[in-house]
Amino acid sequence: MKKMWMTTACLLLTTMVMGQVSELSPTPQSCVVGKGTYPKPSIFLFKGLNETDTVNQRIAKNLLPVQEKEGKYWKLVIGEADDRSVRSVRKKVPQQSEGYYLRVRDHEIIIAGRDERGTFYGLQTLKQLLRESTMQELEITDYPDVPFRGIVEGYYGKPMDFETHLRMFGYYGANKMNIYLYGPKDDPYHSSPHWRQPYPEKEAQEIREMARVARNNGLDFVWAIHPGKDIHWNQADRDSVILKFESMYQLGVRAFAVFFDDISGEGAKADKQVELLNYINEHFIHQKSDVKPLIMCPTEYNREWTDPKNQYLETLGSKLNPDIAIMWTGNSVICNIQQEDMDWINERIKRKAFIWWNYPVNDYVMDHLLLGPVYGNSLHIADKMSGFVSNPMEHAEASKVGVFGVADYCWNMEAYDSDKSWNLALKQLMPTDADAFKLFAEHNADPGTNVHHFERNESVRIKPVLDEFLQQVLQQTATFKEDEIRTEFENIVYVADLLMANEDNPYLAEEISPWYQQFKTLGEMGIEVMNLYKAWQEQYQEAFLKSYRHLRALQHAWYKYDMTMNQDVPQPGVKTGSKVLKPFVDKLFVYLTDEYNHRFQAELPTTLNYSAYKLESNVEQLKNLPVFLRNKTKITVSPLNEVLKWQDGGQLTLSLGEAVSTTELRLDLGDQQLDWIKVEIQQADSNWTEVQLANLWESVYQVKLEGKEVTAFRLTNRAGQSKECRLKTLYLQQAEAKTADKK
Ligand code: LOG
Repeated sequence: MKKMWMTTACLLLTTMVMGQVSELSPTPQSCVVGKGTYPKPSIFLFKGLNETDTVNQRIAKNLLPVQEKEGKYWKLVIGEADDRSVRSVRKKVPQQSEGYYLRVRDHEIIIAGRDERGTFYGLQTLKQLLRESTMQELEITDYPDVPFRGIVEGYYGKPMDFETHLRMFGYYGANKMNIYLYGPKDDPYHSSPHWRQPYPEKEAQEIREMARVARNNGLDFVWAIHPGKDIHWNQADRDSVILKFESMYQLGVRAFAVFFDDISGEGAKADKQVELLNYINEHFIHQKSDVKPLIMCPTEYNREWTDPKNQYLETLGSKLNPDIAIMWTGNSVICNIQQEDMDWINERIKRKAFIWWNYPVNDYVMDHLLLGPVYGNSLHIADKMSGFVSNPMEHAEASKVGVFGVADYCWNMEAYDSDKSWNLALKQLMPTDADAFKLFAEHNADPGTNVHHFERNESVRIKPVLDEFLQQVLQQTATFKEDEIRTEFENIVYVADLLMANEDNPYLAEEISPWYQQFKTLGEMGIEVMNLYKAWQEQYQEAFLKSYRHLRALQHAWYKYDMTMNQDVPQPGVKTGSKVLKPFVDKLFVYLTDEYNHRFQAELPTTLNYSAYKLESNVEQLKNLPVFLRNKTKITVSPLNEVLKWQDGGQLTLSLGEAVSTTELRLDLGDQQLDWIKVEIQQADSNWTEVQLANLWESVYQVKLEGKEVTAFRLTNRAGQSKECRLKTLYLQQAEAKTADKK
């Protein structure tokens, strides 16, 4: 109760007295603002710094030039709760670990941490206060709600590069996160094939430096291993894990994790995993006095994938040493987490779950950006979890939008305000064009249709207006708010130009500028579709045709961009506004053109979907997979990251929309024995014919098609039982378009 009163008081006073304190993030637990306001201090004399506390010393020294000078100066006193320097406020320091007390009075600032990290966080808060032009009298009593808060770099795709890691550690630490787990799926020394080998020299030195910089930013650098794809449950491989951990320890790593996600078969057995983990715990973790408790990610890491007959989680719960943390993504791979979800898992694993939140990761929808607010998780689950880490996008800089929200949420959950946090994140990322960036982020939040059925609100402000307008058009009643809609699209074009020219954040520009360009095209389409509507209303045929042609050209530009940019990823292309804006433009275009055709007996095409491919499947994990043309010749079904459960008789059918001359079908299900898959093709006569799969190497199979004109193919599981596999490759190779040889 007291905490709530204090927080409210802080908000009231801060909004009334001065704006800037309400911009502190993460939101402090308690902040009481006094009456005094002072010009920003220019000179600090600090005392009380423990000589061994070098990180905090360095930060304090860097805050402002420190000079000892006669006359009026600001005094900065910092220290840990038991230090003599801060004894006058000892009783005010919160008991919680990583907590701190910060007081600003006339020409005196005191920071007293419960521990070194508490002091570090006090300094981070002071840094934020010093961004303003004045100093306010205040008292902050602060501590985190969730013990471990941070990032798990656990996605498929390009791992962050070395410099990016160092830059991100600064950001995570400044937002009071305290843990970073290194586990990029595509680092071959983290997972198969090389998890047993030490890193090559260059990578090893980079990890050494990363661990050091992480530590200087208040982060536990956790190095994770992912051995489950090919581990043998014997002493040799137990030793392999320990030896690898030892080599990482030599590089300065002091925290470790073992990930068993996205594997099947032998490696997925709970009792074997437990045996290995308890062994490592006893023979490595506990042997070192300075190593943090072990963390593991289970194979059944979300409720949807639990199979009660395996008793997988129950085995972990009862047999895994209680000091080993168990990660958990929630009811499914990507979802929001509620109180009862936490109770469900905690009861089974007999400890507080360590949440691995798969947001804002986009490794399943690489053509989309996830820049919306962080929302949806219960605000009352802080005491039901041991940690909460966010899996980011491959775009580290753009992921800061989500990371900022996660840091705020984990620190002070009940006070978390997702919109407020989001606005602040955007403003900090692009200070000179914050409104422009906000408009862009508003329309780039949802992942689009995806295998995980994960959704985010998008275009929230304008959606009701668009819905209402479209309904009026379809019902042919009077329309309102056209101007508002037109203005929205005009703003998009304007903002896209600003964003493309903005120089605040070159890293951000490098990551996401293709989306700015596509956003501009979308804005132009929106303006033109409103012109189309106007011409239609005024029955002005010439103007209608003019707009129509322009729209066709813009649709083409959009398509071409989507087919040429960001291609080297599992879901290639560049999509923007795909939940609300693009469907609005498309629907209106199709409706008006149909009406026009009807009225004038014209035949203007309305086809929007340039892709004629249609995938159908009764296998849950397959039915929403994107299909696209790679390198202009490979009709490709996007690979799937996780283990694929393919039920007996389950089918996948891909129709091509027309007869296509093909040379081969390529299939890799990660299984060297593919006799359980039946492949059939359909040709112009529309009968299904079975074709033979031939093994090329390892798990790669091929059907030779030798120029056959194919209209569709389908794959069926005929094993007589459900199969677990991985969809690594599936494409149909088109015959190269023959160039006319005139010689
Ligand atoms: C993977 C992860 C991936 C994420 C989102 C976990 C524990 N593992 O489906 O590497 O980034 O989902 O696609 C996962 O989430 N598998």
